[in-house]
Amino acid sequence: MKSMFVVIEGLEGAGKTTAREQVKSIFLEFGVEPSDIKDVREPGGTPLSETLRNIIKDDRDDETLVDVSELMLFYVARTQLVVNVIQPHLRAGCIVIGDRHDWSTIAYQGGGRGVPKEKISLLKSIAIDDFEPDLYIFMDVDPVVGLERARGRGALDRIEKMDLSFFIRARESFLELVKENPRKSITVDANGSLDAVSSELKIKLREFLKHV
Ligand code: T5A
Repeated sequence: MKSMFVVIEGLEGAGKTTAREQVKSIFLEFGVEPSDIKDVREPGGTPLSETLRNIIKDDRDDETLVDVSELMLFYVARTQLVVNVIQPHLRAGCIVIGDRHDWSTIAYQGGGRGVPKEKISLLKSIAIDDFEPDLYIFMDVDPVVGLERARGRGALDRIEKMDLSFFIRARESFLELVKENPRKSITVDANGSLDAVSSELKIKLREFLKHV
């Protein structure tokens, strides 16, 4: 199988981290060696990007993080990850599995915060040109269900503390992206039990990979 960059997207508590193991298991089924699979997460995945992750998530009370600054921080972290980790692994023939990528920016900073799409596109082209994943797996969870799961996991970070309407707008943006990219995306109903979600994901991913 040729190298691929597969990204798992969705709201908090959608089960992206959990889905990653299922995605991996399907690639193994298709004959990919475990050593040829690379996991990454965003923001993060390089020493510098992990430092930026802490800045982004930190709910500090001495200064507000301006929306456009937040957007740029995500893109600095992403550029470091793409150029220093993702692209070299793709060139080496690996399957790269990402926990979030550019759809999160369009959904959260665009849909959620209201930063115009044109600004996001401009920044993306400056940062990583036309680099894009080969497949997006959208784990579609009701924001109320997802936030409840995230709360159950522990203290909420700066973004997780946003109100429900923020996540409703972010979900709408994700759904628009799915509509605009039918050939490059799979949507999984992430509201059900872990078993139900995992089985739908596996069926849909197998089907996609059969035609790659
Ligand atoms: N962000 C990120 C932006 O605003 N713009 C961007 O460009 C990018 C890249 C990242 C934050 O940054 C924002 C989005 C985020 O707010 P993060 O900690 O990486 O922060 O946040 P998440 O990726 O959302 O991590 P979560 O852990 O909240 O979500 P997951 O990975 O989707 O959920 P997961 O798998 O850890 O599951 C959460 C809990 O729910 C349970 C799990 O066991 C776990 O306890 N669960 C289920 N329980 C019942 N049934 C199911 N089907 C379940 N699925 C999971």
